[in-house]
Amino acid sequence: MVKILELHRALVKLLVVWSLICLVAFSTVEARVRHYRWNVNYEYKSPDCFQKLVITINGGTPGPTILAQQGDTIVVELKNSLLTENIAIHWHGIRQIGTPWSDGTEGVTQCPILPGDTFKYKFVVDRAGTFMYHGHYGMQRAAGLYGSIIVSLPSEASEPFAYDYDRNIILNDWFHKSTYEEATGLSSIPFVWIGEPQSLLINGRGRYNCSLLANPSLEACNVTNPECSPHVVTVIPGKTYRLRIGSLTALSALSFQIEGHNFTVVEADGHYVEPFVTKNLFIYSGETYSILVKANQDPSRNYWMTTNVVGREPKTPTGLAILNYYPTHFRKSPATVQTTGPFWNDTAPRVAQSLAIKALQSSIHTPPLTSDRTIVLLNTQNKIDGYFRWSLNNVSFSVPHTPYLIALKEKLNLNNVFDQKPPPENYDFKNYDIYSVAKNTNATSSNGLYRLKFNSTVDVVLQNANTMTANNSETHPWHLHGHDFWVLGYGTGKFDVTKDVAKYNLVNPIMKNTVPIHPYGWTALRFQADNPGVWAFHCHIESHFYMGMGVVFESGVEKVGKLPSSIMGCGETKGFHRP
Ligand SMILES: *[C@@H]1O[C@H](CO)[C@@H](O)[C@H](O)[C@H]1NC(C)=O
Ligand SMILES: *[C@@H]1O[C@H](CO)[C@@H](O)[C@H](O)[C@H]1NC(C)=O
Ligand SMILES: *[C@@H]1O[C@H](CO)[C@@H](O)[C@H](O)[C@H]1NC(C)=O
Ligand SMILES: *[C@@H]1O[C@H](CO)[C@@H](O)[C@H](O)[C@H]1NC(C)=O
Ligand SMILES: *[C@@H]1O[C@H](CO)[C@@H](O)[C@H](O)[C@H]1NC(C)=O
Ligand SMILES: *[C@@H]1O[C@H](CO)[C@@H](O)[C@H](O)[C@H]1NC(C)=O
Ligand SMILES: *[C@@H]1O[C@H](CO)[C@@H](O)[C@H](O)[C@H]1NC(C)=O
Ligand SMILES: *[C@@H]1O[C@H](CO)[C@@H](O)[C@H](O)[C@H]1NC(C)=O
Ligand SMILES: [Cu+2]
Repeated sequence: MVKILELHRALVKLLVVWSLICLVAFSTVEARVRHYRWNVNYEYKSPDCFQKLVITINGGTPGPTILAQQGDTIVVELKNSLLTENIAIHWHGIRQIGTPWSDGTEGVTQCPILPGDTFKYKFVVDRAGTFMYHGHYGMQRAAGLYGSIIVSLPSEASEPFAYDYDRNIILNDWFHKSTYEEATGLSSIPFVWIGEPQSLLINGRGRYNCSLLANPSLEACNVTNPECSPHVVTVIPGKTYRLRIGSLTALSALSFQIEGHNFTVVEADGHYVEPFVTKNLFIYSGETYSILVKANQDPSRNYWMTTNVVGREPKTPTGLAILNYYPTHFRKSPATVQTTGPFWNDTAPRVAQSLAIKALQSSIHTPPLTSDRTIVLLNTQNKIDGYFRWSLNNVSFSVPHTPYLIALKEKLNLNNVFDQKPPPENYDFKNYDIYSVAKNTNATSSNGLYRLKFNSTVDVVLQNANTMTANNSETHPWHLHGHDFWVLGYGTGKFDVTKDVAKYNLVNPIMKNTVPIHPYGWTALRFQADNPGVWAFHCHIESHFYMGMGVVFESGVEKVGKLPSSIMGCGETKGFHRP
């Protein structure tokens, strides 16, 4: 009997060892191809109990989560079933090394996907981390076209922190008016602003108070609709949860907190953070974070997870989800009052959090110590022909009809495609008063781009200023396509070329793809222009980009491989036939 048991144990050991060998062998050899078929449609949905038309992927908003492992190839076959609208989808945080045509930025890297067409996006997820995807045509992101991309480490690697379970949470703000109404208002004289969002969504669920409608009986708004029941994260007491949190708000900067629980920030935009404990996380549109939460509170009750607007005077109720302690009464709303973050107009803790985010000691990629070129971008609100616009150094961006990538790579007649004069790299720094509305003179419109020497090191200093409203400066989250950048510093007031450059963090700066500039502040970043292609760099606020808050960088376009003909078909590319 004893012998049989021993034999059995030996066999089990052998099996375990064998399966480990198999796991390592197969996981290191095989990078998988993950195939997705998506159908994009308009449907009536009630994400915050108020029914409206939203853009869905395979019937849902947010769309399906892409789950992959580092090194995998993602293939998304996307059918545009919108009857009267083009589409493009951007894979936010994926650098698209070798596949710049799959970046999904309409007007920059591809022609839009026409109604009825099926388009194939194919790219490699070369780095583990928390990423997102979203529409990059018109304002489709704000209409519901978005979702998560979670890339895990190769099987033989392990994270530099421990947790038991992984959950993802995507935050958004939600407007009852359509994106068409918003866009039309933004480009009208007089300017019409849709106002603050009606609700905040956590994983596509929010709650609007239907009684606030002028005539509730005429609207489809029902607070008992299961589509708008709050998102629930169920936790087992004692376990540690990695919450991957992303924000794709159209407008709002957010604070996120979990009642009664502090948490540890460990990842930002796919890079490890030197861990720090906090009770609230500020998150700007386009950013992702991982936080570790230990389910170590009284398990006989549930807790609110909340998100609230910061940086603009909030007119939107706090967004709610439930942290549900297993096996407490499932989905039961906590009886407690929902807590929110610091005052909306208290900028100091937001700047403090930005400064606290440093690269994890054991995974620092140090930046080059000097740069080859510095581009300073003054962010202002201005008018052009009486229309409100956002501009950089007095120039407001407009998306060209023919995508730059195709025009430059295929050497089309560039004069017909975009302004050949590059936008300014600086502004009248010394004399410009960032606090004075009077300085916001008329701007000009351009779709010129910056051409960067391949593999050069580029610094960008984003300088914030006054809007056209007195004593008002907004937060702008800037997102770079195709690269991660080092965040060298943040400051308040006017950037000082000598003093502030000397204070740059070249020791342990975090790498990110999205970074805020705080009101009346500046942010400095550095990147290596080592990814051949044409890449947008823009404010991630949907309306701001629409109103010109962006620039475009080209580098090494001659090194880009053969472009797929599927990205062509618009503007100057129409008559183009590959030799
Ligand atoms: C909803 O709005 C109505 C009308 O203003 C108000 O009386 C009610 O208290 C609100 N309900 C909630 C849950 O906030
Ligand atoms: C609201 O939705 C619930 C559940 O779906 C349903 O039972 C109820 O009849 C609806 N109320 C109205 C006014 O439509
Ligand atoms: C969270 O941290 C604060 C300090 O910022 C501390 O006062 C509080 O007790 C902590 N809460 C828990 C549940 O650990
Ligand atoms: C912040 O806003 C509140 C009103 O929401 C106001 O009472 C307070 O004075 C403001 N604080 C600062 C520092 O401007
Ligand atoms: C700004 O543009 C408006 C409308 O086009 C025009 O009336 C005004 O003179 C311009 N102001 C300056 C300072 O050029
Ligand atoms: C913007 O352009 C106007 C003239 O069009 C000029 O007066 C102003 O100084 C410029 N502002 C900056 C910051 O360059
Ligand atoms: C870019 O330059 C760095 C040195 O600054 C070098 O290590 C790297 O190999 C270069 N990359 C490419 C793609 O040329
Ligand atoms: C703007 O702030 C300045 C100084 O803080 C103050 O003198 C001025 O009255 C404010 N203007 C408005 C329109 O609030
Ligand atoms: Cu902005």
